Amino acid sequence: MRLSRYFLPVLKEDPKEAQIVSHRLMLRAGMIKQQAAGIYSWLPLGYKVLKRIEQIVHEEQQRAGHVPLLMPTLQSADLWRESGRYDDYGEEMLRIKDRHKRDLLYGPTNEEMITDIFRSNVSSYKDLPLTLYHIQWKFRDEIRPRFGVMRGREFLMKDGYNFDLTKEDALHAYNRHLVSYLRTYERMGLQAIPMRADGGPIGGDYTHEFLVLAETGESEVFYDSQITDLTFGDRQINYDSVEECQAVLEEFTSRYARTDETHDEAVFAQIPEERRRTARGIEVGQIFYFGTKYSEPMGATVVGPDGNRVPVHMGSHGIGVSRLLGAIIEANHDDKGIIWPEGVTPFHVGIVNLKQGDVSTDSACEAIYNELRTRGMDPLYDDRDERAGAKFATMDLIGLPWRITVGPRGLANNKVELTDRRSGESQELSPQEAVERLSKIYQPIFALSAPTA
Ligand code: 5CA
Repeated sequence: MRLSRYFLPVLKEDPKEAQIVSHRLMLRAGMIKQQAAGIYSWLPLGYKVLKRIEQIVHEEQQRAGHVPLLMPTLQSADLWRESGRYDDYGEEMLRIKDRHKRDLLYGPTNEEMITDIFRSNVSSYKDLPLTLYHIQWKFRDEIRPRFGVMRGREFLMKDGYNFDLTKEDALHAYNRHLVSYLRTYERMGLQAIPMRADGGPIGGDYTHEFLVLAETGESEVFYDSQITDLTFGDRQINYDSVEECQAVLEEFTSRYARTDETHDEAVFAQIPEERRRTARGIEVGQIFYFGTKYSEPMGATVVGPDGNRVPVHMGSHGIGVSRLLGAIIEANHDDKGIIWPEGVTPFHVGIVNLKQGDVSTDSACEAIYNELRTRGMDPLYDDRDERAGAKFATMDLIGLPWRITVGPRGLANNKVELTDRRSGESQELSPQEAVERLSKIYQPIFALSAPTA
C-alpha cells in the first residue's frame, strides 16, 4: 500500500477521552472512531489488524478440528425463552421489536441458537464429536463501556460450541480448546495465562479465563510467578489425543492462577512468599464446560450406542477478538507509539522515502516495494512529500515492527537503513540484503499459517 493513497487519519494531539494507553494510541493512529458509547467504526488500519487477528483465530480453530459457520447478530427471543435466559440475562441484553411486534434481541452470545441448529440436524451419536464456531459481532449493553475496544457494547467475538456424547468427551473438547487458545495467543505475541474463573451467566463448573497481565486490566488476579515461565512454543500437538491435550492442561493449570472471583487466600498462602503475585489482567478469552444446561431444556439429544436418546454434553469457548487489539497494544508500546508483534502487524514493514521526487530515490523505493510484495510481504510505502521527521513519527506511532529508510546519501553507496521498531537499532544494508533479512524474519511466521475453509 502507498501511504499517499491510503486513509490513515492520525491525530497529533492526545484525545482527551482516552484513559488508557491502548485507547489513546488506537485513536491517535487512526484505527477506530467512536460512533456512540462503546460502538466503533474500524478505520482501515484498525480493520487490517482486526482481520489479521481473525485469521489467526480461524487457522488455529481449524487446526484443532473445529468447523466454521456464521450465525446472525439478531436472534428470536423465543429461543431464549426455551433456555430460560430471556428473563435471566437482564439489562445487558439489547431487546428489539420488529414491525410485527415480535421480540428480537441482538445476540450477546449464541448458546441457544447453536443448540437449535444442532437439534434440527443431528440425531445420532455417530455424528459426534462436533465443534462449531463463528466470529461474529455481539452486543452487550454494558453499564460502563470504557477503554475503547476493551469494553465495548458492540464487539467481535469468536464463540465456539462443542457437542459430545459423554462428559469425558466434552472435557477433552475443553482441554483441546485450552491447548488451541495457548497457541492462538502466542502467535499474536501475547502471554495469556489460563486462570480458574467463575461461570457467570454462561454457567458451568469448569471454566478458565485467559488473562494478559497489564496494569490497566479490569480483573484482579492472583498467581504463582512460576506460571509466567511457561510457553507453548512450537510443539506439535495431536488434537485428537486425549493424553496429549490433558498433559498440556495439567502443565498450564497446575500452578496457582485465579481471578478474584475464585481466589482462595488459604491456598494462595501455601505458595512460597517470593512467588506469590497479585496483579491486574485483561481477559482475552474464556472456556466453559456446562454439561446439559442448554441441551436438556432445548431437547438437543442424540440416539446413543444403546439406542436410547440422551442430551448432549456441551461447552462454549470465547475469544475477545476486538478486545485483543487493546490487549496487544497494552502489552506492546513505548512513548512513541504502538509496537506490533510480527504475527499481527497491519503491514510487515514501512518504507520511508527521504527525498520524494528524486528520481533515483523514488525508483529504489519502488524496487524495494515490489520485491517485498513478490516475496509475499505487505509493505506500507510512505511516498508522501513530507519531512523525514514527520514520516518517522507516523511510522513509530502506527508501530510497524520494521522500517526501511531510503535516501540519496545512502543510495550513493548502495545502502538503505533497516530499523527495528522495538529496539530502535538500525543497520546499513544493501536494498537486496534488507529484503532478504525481512524475508527470513517473516518466513517462519508465514509458515505457522494453516489452510482454512
Ligand atoms: N459464550 C461464551 C463463550 S463463547 C461467552 O460469551 N464468553 S464470555 O462472556 O467470556 O466472552 C468471551 C470473551 O469476549 C471474553 O473473554 C472477552 O475477551 C470478550 N468480551 C466480553 N465482553 C466484552 C466487551 N464488552 N467488550 C469487548 N470484549 C468483550
